[in-house]
Amino acid sequence: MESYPNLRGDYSHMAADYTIAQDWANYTEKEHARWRMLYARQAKLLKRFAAQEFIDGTATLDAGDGIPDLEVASARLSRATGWRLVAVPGLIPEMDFFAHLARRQFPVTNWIRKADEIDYLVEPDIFHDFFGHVPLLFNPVFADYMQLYGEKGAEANERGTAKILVRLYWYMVEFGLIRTDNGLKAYGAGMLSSAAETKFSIEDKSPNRLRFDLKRVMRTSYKIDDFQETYFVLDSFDELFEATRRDFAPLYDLVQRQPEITPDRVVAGDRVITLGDGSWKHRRAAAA
Ligand code: HBI
Ligand code: FE
Repeated sequence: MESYPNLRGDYSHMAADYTIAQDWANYTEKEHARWRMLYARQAKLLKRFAAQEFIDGTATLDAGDGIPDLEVASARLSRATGWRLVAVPGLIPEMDFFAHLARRQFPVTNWIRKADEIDYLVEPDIFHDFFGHVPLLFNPVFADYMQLYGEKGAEANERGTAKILVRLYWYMVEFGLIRTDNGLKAYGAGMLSSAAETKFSIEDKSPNRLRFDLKRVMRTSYKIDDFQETYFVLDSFDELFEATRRDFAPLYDLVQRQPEITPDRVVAGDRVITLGDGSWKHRRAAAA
């Protein structure tokens, strides 16, 4: 297993595909209460900041009363789009993760963050995975996109371009924005499972917001421990699906021949929706 820095989940008894039993009965009342608090805080923000497709999926899941039983949610989800949820101990190797997506299975971490990690934690917990990722799997186009994305994993691994493919996930699954008749809305799991980044991604003057372009996203690096400096904006989920249907081989060749673009930059050819002033890093430094 590739070395993830100090993994906190229990990886001692999992299946070959990294799945485990969720053991829903083992969650404590304190953990359910923590889930309800996180859920209530995020649910309040959805109407103003989230894409309607995300709001609809959240309503169907109706998981506000406590940590969800993945079997129950899976039954509802598979009726809608044929996706199922599987429990895992936490982060799993990229290739195994891609393989689950290619089989329309979404890996959901079985543990919930501690009380002192409410606002930020490094590894995805069940709140990030379930609240952030599962609602959009009820949307047929996004559900097909996520499987198509997973299918690209094997080729990327053979070509040694998984790092490029992961950028597409980072920017368009974790931190994607979408243009709607009511303005920009968030749909990415990374922002919608974080109160601060949900607001930041839509309202803050600091980040750049650029129109989605597949090659541009593939060229753009990212940092995992702070708000994004650039968000990419879709016109529709169809746009993302159509872009991902393409053969990525020529794109990988192109991207590997060009210099990486750091997340703070805007370059020639970018279709800028809002140009950021980059003030977040100064504000953060001042607050430290
Ligand atoms: N493992 N459980 C889990 N959840 C993820 O979201 C995840 C992962 N392993 C790798 C990974 N994500 C990223 O590299 C994706 O961008 C592929
Ligand atoms: Fe995630």
